Parts: sequence; structure tokens; C-alpha cells
Amino acid sequence: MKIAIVCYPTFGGSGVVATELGISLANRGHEVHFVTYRQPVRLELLNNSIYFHEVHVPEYPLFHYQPYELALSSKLVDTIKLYEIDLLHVHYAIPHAYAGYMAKKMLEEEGIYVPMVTTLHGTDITLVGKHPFYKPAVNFSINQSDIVTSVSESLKQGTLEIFDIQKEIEVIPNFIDKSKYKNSFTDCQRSTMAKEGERIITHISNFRKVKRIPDVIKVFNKIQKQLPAKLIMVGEGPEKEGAERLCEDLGIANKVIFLGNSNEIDKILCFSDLFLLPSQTESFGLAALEAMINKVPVISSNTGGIPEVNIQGVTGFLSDIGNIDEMVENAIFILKDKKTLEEFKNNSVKEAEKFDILKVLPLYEEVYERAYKSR
Ligand code: GMT
Repeated sequence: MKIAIVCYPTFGGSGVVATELGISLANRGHEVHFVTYRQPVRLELLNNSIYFHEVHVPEYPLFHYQPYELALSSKLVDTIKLYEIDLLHVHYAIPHAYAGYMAKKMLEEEGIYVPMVTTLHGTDITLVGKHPFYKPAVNFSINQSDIVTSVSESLKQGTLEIFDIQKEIEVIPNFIDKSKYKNSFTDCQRSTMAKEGERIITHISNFRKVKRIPDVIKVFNKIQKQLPAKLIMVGEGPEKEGAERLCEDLGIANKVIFLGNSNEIDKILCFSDLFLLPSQTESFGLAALEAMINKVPVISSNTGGIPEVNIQGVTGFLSDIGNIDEMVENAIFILKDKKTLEEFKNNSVKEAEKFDILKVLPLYEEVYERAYKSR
């Protein structure tokens, strides 16, 4: 099939999922066209089955806001016609489903019918999409999609509660490519990050409020009082500066390493002993899954779709949002002796393997075929 994928090209989970899905589809013989404003961060190699079409939004001083949706829907129309695309898969409802619907309608005027699959990722529903200023448009474009998928059961239920959805929402969980981790690094170069005997704790996110960054620091602060440890903070975002200040105030700045955005997540997770994800809400928690496939147990909140990924007492522990003391207690339980840590590490990788792309990709292919036949 010839598939056009629309996504955010940034470090966010939805962009990562869309990019890795596209790469895997291309490896299975499909022709994939990414349509977005920048080359997606995890998309390195372009070839005759993976294309990237950049959406340009011309700056015009009259506009207070430059109309990205307009440029995107026009680019979709042109790309779909030029490359005879069979199907459009939009990741993240805002504004992608809306722009995709407009492109579909414009093409229909010319007798071209392209089905649209919309994948809901979380914040497009739970944070931004439900805002009254966006809600009617988001509701409309979800209902106008030919097939709607959601990355977790929890997000499906949340969407049905918030919106008036007439369509079936099909759950297709996020995934990881197990084969990429098979030959994990033998020497993780752990010594570059921590001293002998120190546990390494990691957090990866886009440092937005929803990630509860102060909780990450507070949990770590209490852990390091009980056992020698380092904290590695990976990512960039509005909460980062405050986090650096909090570390100074708590006197632990020398034990916390802020690395910024990284394309070498696997190398960092390779030497990590524990992953912290105390989020306020999380439709899935792809970062937790990436940790688990790298043999890193997870201490998380029990919100949204996280319990569908992190299994209580098996791959880590889950606590109520903000229950820092319980998170610390559970972290110490996992970290305190080698045997327990090894058990949780092995469980984590076993559980993560259930989300292997080889299991998940056929679910998307089946959805595409159904959408295509229903034109
Ligand atoms: O977590 C973020 O802030 C980024 C956001 C995104 O849209 O890229 O992530 C959402 O989609 C990911 C991929 O499906 C999920 O793993 C994340 O849980 C979800 N984030 C939230 O729901 C807060």
C-alpha cells in the first residue's frame, strides 16, 4: 500500500510511534510518505520506500497566527495526487485529523477517495482536545475518520467519556522493536555516569507539567539518602529550569545529570537500574515501555494507561499520583539487593516483549485493509 503518515516530528511519543510504524511498514514492503513540518527525529534514512514531504507555512505579517492546517491539507492533497496514495494515517487528532478531513473532502471533489485512519495518543484528548475552544472540531474530526484507533484501553474510555463519539474506537497498543535490542551493548559504559556501587535512576520526558518533574526530583532525593545513587534526567521542556533549581535547593545538584534531548535513549537506558514516571496523566507511557525493553524496572503513578504497561509487583510498582513516600519505599525495595533488582529487570524485558512490533504491525495492516475496502 501507499500510505501517507501525518505526525508531529518532535521527541514526543506520538511522533516516535508514527515514525517507527512508518519505518516498519516500509520494511514490510509498503511505500510510506511522511507529511509534516520537519523531518521526524527518529527518521534517519530516506529511500525509495520512505519519503518525507515538508509542509511549509509562509510567514505573512497580516496573520497573527500562521495557518498550518491550511498548508498541511493543501500539501496532503498534492502529495496524495502526485504519489497516488491509498490511505492517510494521521497521528494526534489536533490539528491532523481536522486537516486530513479537509484534504479528503477536497480530493472527493475530484473523484479521488482516500480513507483516513486517526490514531489518538493522549494529550490530544485528555489535555488539549477537551478544551471548549477545540472540542467541537476535535469531536467532528474523530467522527469523520474512517477508522479511529487509540493507544490504550484507558484512552479509549477517556475519549468516550469526554466526547460524543459515534465511531468504534479500536485499541492498538504502542510497540517496540524487540530485534533492535537483541544485541544490546555489552559494555554500557556505566562508569562514565556513576561510581562503582551507585544505582542509576533515569527519567525521560518532554519536561511538561503533566510529567510532575518535581516529584521525580523529590523521589530521587529520598532514595539517595538511603543508598548511593545518581539521577539522569533526559529531555527538554518548560519544567527543566525549575528542576535544576530544586536540585540546587535540595543540595543534590552534584548527583543529578541533566542531559537534554537525546537520540541515544537506548545507551542511557542500558546503564539504568530504575525508571521514574510519576505523571499526572499518561495515555500509555511509551518511555516506560522503552525502559522495560532495556531491562529497566519502572516506578510510576497508576494513572491512565500506565497500568496496561507497568505491572504492579512484576515490572515495578504503581502509586497514586503524588504519593512520593510510597514511590521511594518501592524504589528502595527494588534497588536494595542485587537479586531483587535482577528479578525485576528480567520481568521487565519479558513483559515489554509482549508489545513487540511484529505483533502490533499486523493489527495496523488489518485496519488499513479494512479502511481501504470501505472506500
Ligand atoms: O507524553 C507527552 O507529553 C507526549 C505525548 C505525545 O503526544 O507525543 O505522548 C502521548 O503519546 C504517547 C504515544 O502514544 C504516549 O505514550 C504518552 O503516554 C502520551 N502522553 C500523555 O498522555 C501525557
